This record gives sequence, structure tokens and C-alpha cells, in this order.
Amino acid sequence: MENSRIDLPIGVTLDRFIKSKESEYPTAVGAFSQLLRDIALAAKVVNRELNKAGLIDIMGSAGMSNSGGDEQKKLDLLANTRFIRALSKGGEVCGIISEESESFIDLENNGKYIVAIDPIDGSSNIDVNVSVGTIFSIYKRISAINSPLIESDFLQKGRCQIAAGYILYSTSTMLVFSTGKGVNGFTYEQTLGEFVLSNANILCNETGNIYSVNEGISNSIIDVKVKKYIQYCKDKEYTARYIGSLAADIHRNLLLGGIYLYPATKKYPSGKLRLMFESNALAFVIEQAGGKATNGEINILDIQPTSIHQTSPLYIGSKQMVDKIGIE
Ligand code: AHM
Ligand code: MG
Repeated sequence: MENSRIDLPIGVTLDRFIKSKESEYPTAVGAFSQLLRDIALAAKVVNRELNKAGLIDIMGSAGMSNSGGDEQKKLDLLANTRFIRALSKGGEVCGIISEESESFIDLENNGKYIVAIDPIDGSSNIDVNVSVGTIFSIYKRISAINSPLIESDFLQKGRCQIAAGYILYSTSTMLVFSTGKGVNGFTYEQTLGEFVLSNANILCNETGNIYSVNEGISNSIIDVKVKKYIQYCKDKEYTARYIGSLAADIHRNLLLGGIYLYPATKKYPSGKLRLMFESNALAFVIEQAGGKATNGEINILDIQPTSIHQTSPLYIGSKQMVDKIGIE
């Protein structure tokens, strides 16, 4: 893994960080930087809205479901609007897919980038004041500019991501992302209105003693080797930690070492989590930090997506722990 060491001090703003790293970005330096800024701006807006939960009428169900059949919360829709608006304005992004939208959005411009976004992940936690996240992936457009976008612009392997990350709305709000050269975390400083570098060059421990799985699904896990692995975690007296908010669960395990599992179950025979909106971005970040993510058979980043909303089992975290699942 190429992991460019940062010479910038903790506390440097995201903007300065982006400027200082521009020479490392793949192409179209200015546009890519602006895209990251747009994501950060939308994150600030969503953070502001989330902080009002409980004070104004933005909690609870919107009375609709998304294409995966999940109930949409008011804040799911609000965050979706905020991110799409922020990404549409600059012209850097030509197409967007969102967990909250049925099909892809063609912005009909000459932008070079495609964004996949889960605007609020773990939204069932909003109403009880528990951490939620935003998860995003950035790809390069494949089709020629000046032509309509096609599905293959979006159905790219996770390996093709040029950047990915998440925003965690929690004790503090953090933006953690990778542009393919290591992982850096920025904490939102409310009074300055700036994300500042707080966790430089995050590395995931090779192993750990935290396992994160919804134990309620234990009896309906299809893959026997996963059942055995969970039993192994118990035999070893590992610590069980599960928030039910993916970015938060991954973030903890990224910092402390651990594994997150969402296997195929009788209810979700191909897994619950969305490859394009959740698993790919987090797999990219974890791999850049030295960890690993698989679907139990192959690396998440090597799965060829066949539909925008497809799901997959997900085993992600410290490399040795993920590898252990495959060993009977
Ligand atoms: P969502 O995208 O509808 O919010 O669902 C995804 C969430 C993840 O954040 C979390 O890890 C998982 O679903 C929890 O699922 P479960 O409640 O089945 O354990
Ligand atoms: Mg989600």
C-alpha cells in the first residue's frame, strides 16, 4: 500500500490539506479538490440539520420507502436533497446515485466524476439520538463527455474508486476519507465552521478483539463458516460492540482493531448492506488503512456490480480477523 506520509500538523484545515495534496490527485486537480469541498460543505449543512433533531419537526418517518424497502426518515430525504444540491452546483460531478433514489441522476454536464452516496446511513438511530453517518464513493466517468450517462458509468468495481469516505455525526462530527494514499480524519470545529485534521494517516491494527454483528440474526446466518467464526469470537471472549450504524461501527474498529460482520441471512439472502452505497466506500477506506473487506469469497473491491442497489455480505476490519473467517 502506498501511504504518503503527511508533513502537515494536526489542526490544519481541510482546505489547506486539500491544497497541499493537489499534486497527488489523479487528474483535473482543481475539480477534484472542489468536489471534496462540496462534500464537506454538504456535511456541515446536514450536521446543522441533525443537531436540530428533537427541537423542530424533522425526526421520524417520511411515510415512504426507498428502493430497498427501507422506511425513509425525514432526515434521509433532507440529507439526500442537501448532498445532491451541493454536488450538482459545481459542475465537477456529472452523475449521482443515492441510496434514497431509485435510479441514477444524469446532471447533463461535462463533469468528470460520478458520486455514489448514502446520505444518512443508520437513520433508524436518529430518533434515539445515536450516531449516524454519510458514506460516499467517487469514481471517474467512463462514457464520453457530451453524451448521456450510461449505467456502466455507475456500475464500476469498488477498485475503480478514486476516493471514498464517510462523515460520522457523533460525539463530534468527523470526515474520514482516502484518495488512495492513506486515510485521514478531520474533526468539525463548530465555532470555526471548519474540518481540521485530527487523525493523520490512520492505520487499522492487523488484529483486534472487538467483533460487531447483530447477534439477533445468529440463528438465520446462512454461511456456516461465519457462524463458526462468531462462536470463535465468543470462545476467545472478544468484546461485542454493535451500534447498528455502519460508519460508527467501522470507525471504532478502524481506530481500535476489530471486525464488522453483516452476513447473508434467511431474511437477506444476499446480505443487507448495499455494495455501491455502503460496502465499497468503507472497503476502500479500510484497505487504505491496511485492513480488509470481503463478502466471504472475494474482496469487496473486486465485485463487479450488476445493479445499483445490489447488496452483499460484508466482513470488514482488521486483516487477520477477516482472513480468519475463511479458515475453518
Ligand atoms: P440503512 O442504510 O437503511 O440505514 O441501513 C444500513 C444499516 C447500517 O448502518 C447498519 O450497520 C445496519 O443497517 C444495521 O442493520 P440491522 O439493524 O439489521 O443490524
Ligand atoms: Mg445505508
